[in-house]
Amino acid sequence: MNGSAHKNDLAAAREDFYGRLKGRNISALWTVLHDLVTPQPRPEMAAAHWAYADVRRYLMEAGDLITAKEAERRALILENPAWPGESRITPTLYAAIQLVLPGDVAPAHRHTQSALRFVLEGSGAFTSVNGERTIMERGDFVITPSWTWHDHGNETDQPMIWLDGLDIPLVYFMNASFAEQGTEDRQALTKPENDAPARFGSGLLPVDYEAAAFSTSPVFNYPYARSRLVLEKLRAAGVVDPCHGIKQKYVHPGTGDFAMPTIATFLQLLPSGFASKPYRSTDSAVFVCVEGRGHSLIGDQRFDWGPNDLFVVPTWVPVTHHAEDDSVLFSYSDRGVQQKLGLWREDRMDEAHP
Ligand code: GTQ
Repeated sequence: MNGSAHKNDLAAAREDFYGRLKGRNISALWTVLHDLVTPQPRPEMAAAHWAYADVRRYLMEAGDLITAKEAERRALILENPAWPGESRITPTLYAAIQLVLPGDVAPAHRHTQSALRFVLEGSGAFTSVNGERTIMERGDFVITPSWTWHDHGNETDQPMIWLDGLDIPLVYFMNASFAEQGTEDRQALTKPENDAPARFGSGLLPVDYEAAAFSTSPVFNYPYARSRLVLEKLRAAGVVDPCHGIKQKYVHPGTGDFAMPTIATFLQLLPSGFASKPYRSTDSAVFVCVEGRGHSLIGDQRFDWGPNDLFVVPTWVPVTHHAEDDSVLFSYSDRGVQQKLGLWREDRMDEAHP
């Protein structure tokens, strides 16, 4: 038998072997190994950008088409272009823009997915969580912990629009979703308005308070006015990180960990004229411009942004940010999850590599 006949026999024997494995729920590792264990992250997701004016136009149209009560939540989902119909903006996280019109009642429900709200527009609408209402202003970061009753309403005369960030894809992946409808549209209020930010979010904690590991921050609402002031103070101190500008993370005051167990949240100031050094990390992140104007280079794509525009940065793709005016970006990612699992990596690309 010559060599090539032998090779053909072997190839045919292998194909036959793979065919017999199929249907027995068995497969050969060597046929898939290098797609499973890649030398670097191989992001399937795309970088993408949403202009607020565009999203807002569709959202207001949704306001004419469906009530908050009928929709349960009147929100438009921002989908990663690589995964149409999957309600994912990153592998693990979800993003949507929610509209709460004057008089709306988004009825009480609860689910195991955790949610963040980041307010884009409006002033004075509310969300209630665990028997407490918080009145929201633009730029406020508000948390709905896993399995807590929540309903939203708006007793002002202006629409309120916010970014919803949820861990829906992560919970879906783990098949750990539970949800319940409330018996009343509005839950009973058992605490004074804005009790939690005072009780937990002012550098003082109840004397016997002990936070459970991996718990969600009890602060409930991290008001923008306070966070913005912090960034301004830090700018005056003059320390600007070459990759991040002035970037702070929102934390749980009882643990020092991220404010939410599954979603890490950040606020950063990019001073006017600042151009960041290239940076990449394993946590793909959703960004929203709160103030200012500029652009980000994500891989070989350029995305210009202004107030309330959103963009998403994929895993391990180099990004730089360029601020034309003093700019503030809010962002969220699954960094906290990856860090706990020992998976998180970052690469400050301009610094010397060993
Ligand atoms: O406001 O409770 O965008 O349950 C998706 C699911 C918002 C909410 C979303 C939800 C909510």
